[in-house]
Amino acid sequence: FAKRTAWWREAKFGMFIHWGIYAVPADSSQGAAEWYFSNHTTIDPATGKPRHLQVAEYEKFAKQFDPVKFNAEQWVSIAKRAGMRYIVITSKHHDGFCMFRTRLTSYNIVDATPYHHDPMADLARACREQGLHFGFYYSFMDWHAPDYLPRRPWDTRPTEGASLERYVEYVKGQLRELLTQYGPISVLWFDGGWEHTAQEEHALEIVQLIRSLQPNIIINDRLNLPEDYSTPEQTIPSAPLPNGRLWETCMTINNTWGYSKNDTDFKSATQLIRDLCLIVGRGGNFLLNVGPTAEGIIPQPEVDRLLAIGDWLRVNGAS
Ligand code: FUL
Repeated sequence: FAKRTAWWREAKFGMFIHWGIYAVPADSSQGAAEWYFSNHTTIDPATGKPRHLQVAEYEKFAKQFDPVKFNAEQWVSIAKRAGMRYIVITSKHHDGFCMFRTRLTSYNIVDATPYHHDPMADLARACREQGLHFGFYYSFMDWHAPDYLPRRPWDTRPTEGASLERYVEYVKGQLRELLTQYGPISVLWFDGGWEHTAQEEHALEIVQLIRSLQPNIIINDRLNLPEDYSTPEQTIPSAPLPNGRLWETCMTINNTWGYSKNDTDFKSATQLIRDLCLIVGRGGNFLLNVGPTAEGIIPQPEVDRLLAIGDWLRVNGAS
């Protein structure tokens, strides 16, 4: 364990990237931008009542997602200049849209968008070339996959025939793709496990599969199993965790993870540097998020802050 996690404990500072088709509406007025599919309602003129977006309506954003300005080398070099030593990116968020090449659904960036290209391959390569570790965020909860259960209360698709067992096979198949298509993967950052329990066999089986494919990988605690480290969100523990338990605070730069046109409430570089110092002083890691646009750009106010942190680290001899 000590050997496998050495680079991560040493790294301290990483870039979290929430990137998906929610960057098309880019709207956090009704909740986090990456939760748009689940949060967004309009008033139905016929009934005067709130009406939920349905799967087929949300799917349309894929056709508008065309990140022609995406440049993996640039993203990685921004992280590097910020003093970050690893990157964790959303391969699939709760909306179920796959940001990687997968044979298991056509609901993915290669097949369902005009971009027709797998950005994960570019990022994995750019990280390797620039000496950063690369990892995937993967949401177990899935509001789109027909077999995922429980369904959202607002989803009007019939549930007959849906099978969580089959969904688990889908997840395993996708993890197999993620862990064999891109070379060494350093981190698996699960999310959205809270609708299921650790007693369910699938969690253990999934972790075993991951470790068989990438023996040195580091796995977080959000598949309901403790695994390698804890993930306080938007908070900083007041002291080191007991028994040397590893932890990583993940945090937004503004108030939302996915890109939002209407959230310009950015933390100051000073605030972020202070947070980084607190976290590192208490033995944790800091995974600071950026939310790139549907064109593939990391918003300039976010870049500015990252570069200011990097400058501070350099001036203080910490990178
Ligand atoms: C949460 C998710 O629901 C948010 O959308 C975000 O991904 C955050 C890091 O984890 O549980």
